[in-house]
This record gives sequence, C-alpha cells and structure tokens, in this order.
Amino acid sequence: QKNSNFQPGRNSIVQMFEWNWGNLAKECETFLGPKGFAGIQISPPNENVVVGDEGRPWWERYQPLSYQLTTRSGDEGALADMIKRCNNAGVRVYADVVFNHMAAKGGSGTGGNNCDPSKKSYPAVPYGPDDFHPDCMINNYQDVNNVRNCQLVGLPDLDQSKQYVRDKIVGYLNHLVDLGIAGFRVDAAKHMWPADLSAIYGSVKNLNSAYFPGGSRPLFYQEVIDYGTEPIKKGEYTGFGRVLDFVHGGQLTNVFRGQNQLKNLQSWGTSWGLASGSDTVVFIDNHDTQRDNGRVLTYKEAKQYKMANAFMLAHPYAEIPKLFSGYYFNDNKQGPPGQDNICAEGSGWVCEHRWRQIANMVGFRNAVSGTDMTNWWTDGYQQIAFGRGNKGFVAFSLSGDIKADLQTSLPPGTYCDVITGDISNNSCTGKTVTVRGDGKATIHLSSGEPDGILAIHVSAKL
Ligand code: LM2
Ligand code: CA
Repeated sequence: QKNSNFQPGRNSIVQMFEWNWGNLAKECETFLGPKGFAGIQISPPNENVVVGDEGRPWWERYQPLSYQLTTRSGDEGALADMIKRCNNAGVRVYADVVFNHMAAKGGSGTGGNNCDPSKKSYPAVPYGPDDFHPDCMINNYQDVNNVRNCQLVGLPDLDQSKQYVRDKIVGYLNHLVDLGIAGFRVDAAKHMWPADLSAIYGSVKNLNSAYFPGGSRPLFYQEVIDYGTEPIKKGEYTGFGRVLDFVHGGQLTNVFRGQNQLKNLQSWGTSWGLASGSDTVVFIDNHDTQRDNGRVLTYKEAKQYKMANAFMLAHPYAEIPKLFSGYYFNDNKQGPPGQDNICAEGSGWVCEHRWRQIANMVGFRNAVSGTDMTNWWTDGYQQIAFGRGNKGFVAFSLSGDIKADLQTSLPPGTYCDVITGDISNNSCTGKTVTVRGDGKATIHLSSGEPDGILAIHVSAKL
C-alpha cells in the first residue's frame, strides 16, 4: 500500500546507506528526530554472503544468504533496539528488502551460515533447486520474460510464483513488521512479476500496534527503473504500492547543471515524464545512481546537489521525497569506512543529511505542508522564486544576482534564511528577510554566495 505511515508533521525519508544500527539509533535521537525527518531507509538487514576477496564491497549486501537478521550493521538485538528508539524519536524505519534473488557467490555469510549457489542450496532459509527459475542470464530488457525470469548479473533468481517461496518471503517481512518497521523498499521489483508482488504484499501482517494505529499496512516502495525505453512500466506496479521514480533525479540534474533553464520548472510535475506524486517516492541520488559515472548530481557537485535537493523539498509535486546520506568514494565497489566518530571530519562519511541546507529544507517542508505553490516568479532565465501559501517562500539562482522586491503570501515580519543560518538565542545566524505589510519582501541572493538558494518559513520567524 502507499500510505507513508509517517508521524504527523513529518515528511521526508533519508537513505542512511551502510550505517550500523547503534549509530543510527543515536542519530535518530540526537539529530534526525529533532530536525523533523520522517523516516530512514536502512541497508538490507538480513544475512548476506561475505565477499572477502574483493574487500567487503557495499554490494555484498545485495547477495542474500538467509533471512536471519545479522549483518555488518549489527545483529537482531541491535536492529530491534534501533527500530524502537527511532520510532520513539518520531522517525519511521523502512527496510531495503532483497528477495528477487539469492547470493551468486558461495561460502559463508554475515550470520555464520553457508550457501552453495552452484547447487542452489541456501540451507539457512532453506531454499533448494526447486525454488528458483531455470538458469538463464538477463540480456534483453525488451523481453519481459527475460527480465523477470532470468538472472540479474548472475544472481540465482527466485520463483515468487511458488507458494513456498512466497511464504518464506512473507515470513521475513513479518519478522521485520514485528520489530516495528513501517515499510519496505523493494529491491529489483522490476525483475519480479506484479501479480506475485501483489500477493506477497497482501499477505504481510498489519504494522506493530505498539507504534502504529490498529490496521495500519506497511508502505511498499519499489525499485522499478523505467526511463521510458523498455516494455516494463512503473505503472504496472502502482496498483499495490509506490515506485521509486528514476526520471526525477535525472531531470533535476539536467536543470541544476544548467542544461535546462530554471524558468522551465514552472511546469514541474507529470509533464516531465514523472509519475503522479501520489504513486512515487522521489530522490536525486541513491546508492546505485551515485556510482553511475555522473548520471545524477551527488555530494561531488555540492552546490548543485544542494539546490536540486532543496527544490525537491520545496516543491509540492511529490508526496514523499527521499534524501541520501553515505560516504566518500572513488572506487565504485569500495565498502563503508569504520563506524567510529561517524560524521566527524576525516571519518570518511559524507553525512549529507547533516548539511545545514539539506536538514533545514526538511524543516521547511514540514512548515509548509498542505499548502499550494503561490507567487511564482522568474527572471526569465536561471532565477526562480515561489511561495508555499502563507507558510514559506524560496528563491533559486543559477546565474546572476537576485535583487528584487517579490510578492509573498507570508505574514509580515522578519524571517531567518534557513540556508545561510539558523535561529539561535532569538537571532538569526544567517541572512534575514523582512516581509512588509503588503506581503512584499526584498530578496537578495547573489551569485557569489555558496548555495544559490534562499528559504524562509513561518517556523523560523524572528
Ligand atoms: C538492485 N536493484 O535492483 C540494487 O539496487 C543494486 O545495488 C544491486 O546490484 C542489484 N539490484 C542486485 O540486488 C549490486 C551491484 C552489483 C553487484 C550486485 C550483487 O550494483 O555490481 O553485483 O549488487 O552484489 C556483483 C558484481 C557482479 C557479479 C554479481 C554476482 O559486481 O559483477 O556478476 O555480484 O556475483 C557476475
Ligand atoms: Ca526475477
């Protein structure tokens, strides 16, 4: 189902790539909860094969060995504790679940079990040869049978039409529901049949009533990579869940790299090839696209990346935005750095979610929730500004200075620009903007400033 299960007043998910459960619990309590984040997407929590010979790459977590809950992020006890503490801090937890396939590499797993893919043997589930599709490689994305019944990069392909396989998957998802999870990011959904997914989702139990209203259903948001060039469409999956929209990050990357003008964002929405905002989860980058040779903006192009994320968070089009937080890398297969002093300078972690501009736009989105876009303005080229009813106002410049009297719908007063500062001791550490009695404000945003964004809202009013 599509309901986010967010706590009221919260609106954004952040993918906390490769964070361990202990650090995440603390981050929910000390940063994510207080800053108004609605949810976290965690790396796959089930046992995966240890890929020792290649230096424990991040992608070993996409090679499941069993559904036991022990990984390098922690064991079941640590996972349960984190989910409880995050829920108590107001932050929902969404698990990345991998059940299209099992490990292609043989050997031991992060929970101490073993597998032998050449025999299709995963005794800790257990799965055996009858549970998989016959061997064939995915090599033709124009053939839906090939994409769904063959092996993705050689990973043994489970047959989700079998009741036994469905039962094992549902058992795994139910286990996570019991621990207090709010929903699932379904890995490789495009490589599974919609009817099988619909049956699996429908069999998962209601959410844990310790945290959620009775009868709540888990959110399912599915990885269906659809750039419009293949026969498998995201619309095949929106009857029973949301889809991750891969067009979204590409389009905003083009705009904020200057390959399309900001003024064109006036029509931002489905006319850009995006699915309806009520059917999707949208994002700028994820763990895969971040490594896809500059396909989308990432921390490596920090100014434009902040602008694209800020636009995503400021705009009313999509219901559920997803941010990304990970670690510095050059080599695409490099695994995560050590987890001590995570987010400290030199730790190796980027911690995009803690960047003031990003975290404060999460707060902006919460403050303007429920309002429409108002007072659209553009210089006709690379500068835009718009309001969110009587709750907020934002401006972006990719080229040149904005120095203009713009109409807002905000109540008069002095506001703190949450891009350049924060409110502390009743004063603003960054720029301030005065909204006059007629709702007009003089907006200054010069091309020399580091961020190219100005954002004010009623929860940061002096
Ligand atoms: C996904 N979505 O559909 C994940 O978002 C993506 O990160 C996963 O690929 C993929 N599907 C499978 O879950 C990653 C990574 C691959 C890696 C796989 C499995 O991008 O490079 O493949 O995880 O670990 C690796 C090797 C590949 C090898 C394969 C099987 O890179 O060369 O193929 O393992 O041994 C022979
Ligand atoms: Ca498949």
